[in-house]
Amino acid sequence: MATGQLFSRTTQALFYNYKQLPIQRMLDFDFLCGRETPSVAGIINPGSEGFQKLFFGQEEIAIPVHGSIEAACAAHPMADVFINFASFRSAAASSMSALKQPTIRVVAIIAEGVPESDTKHLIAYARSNNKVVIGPATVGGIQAGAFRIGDTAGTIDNIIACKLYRPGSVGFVSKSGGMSNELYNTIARVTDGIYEGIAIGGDVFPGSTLSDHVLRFNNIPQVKMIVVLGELGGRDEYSLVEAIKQGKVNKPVVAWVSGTCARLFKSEVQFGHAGAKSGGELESAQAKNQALKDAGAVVPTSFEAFEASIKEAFDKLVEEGKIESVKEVTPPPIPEDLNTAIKSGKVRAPTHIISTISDDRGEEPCYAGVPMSSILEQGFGVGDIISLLWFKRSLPRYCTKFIEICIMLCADHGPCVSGAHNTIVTARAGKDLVSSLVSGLLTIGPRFGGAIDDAARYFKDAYDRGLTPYEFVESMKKKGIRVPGIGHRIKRGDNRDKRVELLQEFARTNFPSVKYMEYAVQVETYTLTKANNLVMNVDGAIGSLFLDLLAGSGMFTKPEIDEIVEIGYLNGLFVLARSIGLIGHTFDQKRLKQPLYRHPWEDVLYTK
Ligand code: Q5B
Repeated sequence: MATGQLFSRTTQALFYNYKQLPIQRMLDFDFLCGRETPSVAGIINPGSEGFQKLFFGQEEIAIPVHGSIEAACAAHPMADVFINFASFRSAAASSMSALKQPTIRVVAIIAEGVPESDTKHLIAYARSNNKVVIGPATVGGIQAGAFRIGDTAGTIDNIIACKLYRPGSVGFVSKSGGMSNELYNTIARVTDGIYEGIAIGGDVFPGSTLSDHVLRFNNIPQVKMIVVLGELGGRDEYSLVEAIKQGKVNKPVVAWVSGTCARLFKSEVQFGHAGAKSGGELESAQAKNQALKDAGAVVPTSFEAFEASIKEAFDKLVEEGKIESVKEVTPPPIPEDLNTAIKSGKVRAPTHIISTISDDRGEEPCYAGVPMSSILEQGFGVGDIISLLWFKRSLPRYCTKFIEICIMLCADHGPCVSGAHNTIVTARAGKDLVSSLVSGLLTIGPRFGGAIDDAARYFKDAYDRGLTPYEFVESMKKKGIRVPGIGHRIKRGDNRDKRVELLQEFARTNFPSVKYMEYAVQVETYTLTKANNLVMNVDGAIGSLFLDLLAGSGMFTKPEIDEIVEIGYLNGLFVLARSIGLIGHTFDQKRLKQPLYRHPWEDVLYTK
């Protein structure tokens, strides 16, 4: 393993797999330490490229995202640390790819459960190429005031409490990431703090060992003493024992091997880490603690006494004048995320959207406050759903049935009407479903299907003002306005629109009152005296009957009725219904493999 420093205040990493939180935590740490450049140079998200927005202090920055390790390394040749957040399934392959990149020097593998044989290959490759692997099964490591791997040291509050935003004099290495948090705290209480802390991970074969890091710390002038937290299982601690014995470590080492309680169990016990199991006597915490003590490390009598031993070793160094007092700095406050601040009730923020018809935040989505399960239990149909989402109330069954009849009767009217024609032409031009549908829908307007609202407006106004049909039609004529809901290209007085008859029949049987419809019928009677094509059309029938529904159901106040008519809800019925047919026409053309449509020249009058 390389000697000395792994990281500095300018170290940059490539982060494998987009994990927003740990990346943001690294950047927050950078800001806390007063780093000038973010420690994450790029993100590798296999198969996708672009940028990810994250915060560097209060400023939003865009971090490049690369689709491959090779592309990321080529784009960021100065980034020499590879932080691998891949799953245990792909961690080994991606780590090996990273190790093979000439620019990468350190690889940290976070995943637990990486196959041991794969890890052994990684270790062999890293050692023969003078590279460093931290992990697998690790939280990573931290160089105080300089560089943090992922989630190491936990929350920003903990990092501040442990003064990890500025360097101290203690090099610390442990197997456990969780326990390293504990020790960062302990060390901050009784010394001038951490210089660097590494969690090597709890696997049987760690990429780098306790002694690798101790020897490295020994070569870093700023590290004045070394704290080691080992654990039962494995023989890693013995290579440290040998190194101390051989005089390769000349800085004070305070060590504790946890797991002394294993002897209380009658049989072999597997603790949390894969490597932490009580094997033979040599692998016991007691034997390893004794060996470390015999070699010259300071070993307390228990974990509880660890803190006092660390303090004693540190105080001795101070007394000997080997430690200069650390210059204390006040870290800048990290701006809190808006969501966190809102959750904690510290701030309030105005919303950008107001919505009253549906809510998908709870256990199940609700339409106008009615949960999905209740909608199914009550046997609601499309009419009920429209009444909830458009009118925000449950209308009586005859009303929702009427809505459903409107939808059914207007679903299609053959291929020759404006909407279907457009859809067919669009589908034959090779366009997709949505384009074909929308091109048909765009024809819905005052002449085609979109006259329902105007029919309702004019019939209501004329009826409410007490105009006779004659006065109404003639006043419209004077204004040059065609009566909406009257007239059809095909239908005639002697070839009535069956849909109109069916709607009227239903309403006469089920509605408490059909006064608006009867008024529209009288208007039609008058217009038919003018021309045989001036029949009531489906728009006129729906417009007038919906006025009766609104006024007669007792479910709407007068201002609500005025608002519905004013806003214009009713064309929505035609839009919704005809979408069914237009979608059908799209499928039909595609199924029939119809070629590009070209209108015949013979059907065009070319004139000057
Ligand atoms: N005249 C529908 O016109 C159409 C008059 C009128 C007074 C009127 C026309 C109209 C109002 C809008 C309306 C919905 C454009 C129709 C629908 C869905 C559909 C479609 C489908 C489906 C037809 C001849 C003479 C002229 C005009 C006069 C015409 N309408 N006078 N009030 N309403 N209606 N739209 O046949 O003296 O000769 O100059 O605008 O309700 O879209 O199946 O196709 O389900 O898909 O082209 O049913 O009525 O008649 O323009 O040649 O007029 O009658 O002023 O008089 P036409 P034009 P004059 S339902």
